[in-house]
Amino acid sequence: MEKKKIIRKICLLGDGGVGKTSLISRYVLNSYSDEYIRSIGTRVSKKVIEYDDCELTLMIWDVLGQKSQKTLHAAYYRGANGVLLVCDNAREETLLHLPMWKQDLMEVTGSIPLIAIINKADLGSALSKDALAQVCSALGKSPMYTSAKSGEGVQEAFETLGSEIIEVSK
Ligand code: G3D
Ligand code: MG
Repeated sequence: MEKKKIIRKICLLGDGGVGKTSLISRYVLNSYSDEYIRSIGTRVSKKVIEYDDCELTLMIWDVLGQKSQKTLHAAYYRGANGVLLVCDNAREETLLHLPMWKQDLMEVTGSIPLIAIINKADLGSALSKDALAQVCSALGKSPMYTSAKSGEGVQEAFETLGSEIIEVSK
C-alpha cells in the first residue's frame, strides 16, 4: 500500500543566538558552521521523515537576521503545525523567555504540538533548578537537550515533534 504523504510547517522560536539556524543546518544538511548569518528575511528548508505508515515532509521555517528577543511578525507563525522552542544552556534568561514565545505563537496558531529544546548541551549549564521547574510547569513538558555543534539529540528532537504532528493529523 502507498504510504500516506503529509506536508507540515514547523517554526523554531526563541531568543536570538540560541542556535535555531544551527539546529536546522545540523538536521537538514548535517553540518555546522560558526559563520553567523546576518541577512534579513525567512528561509524555508525541507526534510522528509519516513515513518512506518506515512511520509512526513517538514517545511522548516527559519527567521534570518533576528535581533535579540523582539517578537516576530505574525506571518511567520501563520499556518504552523508544530514548533520547536529553543533556549541556550548557557543563558538562563533564554529559558525563562520560552513561555512568552509559546504564548506569542499560540495567539496566532492556537494549540499545536510543541517541543522545548535546551541547545548548546556541549557547554556548561547556567540553568538553575528553579528556572527549569518553573518553565517545565508553564509549558507542561520537560525540555530535550541538543547540541547543534556535536549533533547530539538534534534528530531526536525534530523526529519527536514530527511524531506528535502525525498523531494530531490522524
Ligand atoms: P539563532 O539562529 O538562534 O540566532 P545561531 O542562533 O544558530 O545563529 O547560533 C548563534 C551562535 O551560537 C553561533 O555562534 C553558533 O555557532 C552558536 N551555537 C549554535 N548552536 C550551538 C551549540 O550547540 N553549541 C555551541 N557551543 N554553540 C552553538 P557565533 O559565535 O557565530 O555567535
Ligand atoms: Mg538564526
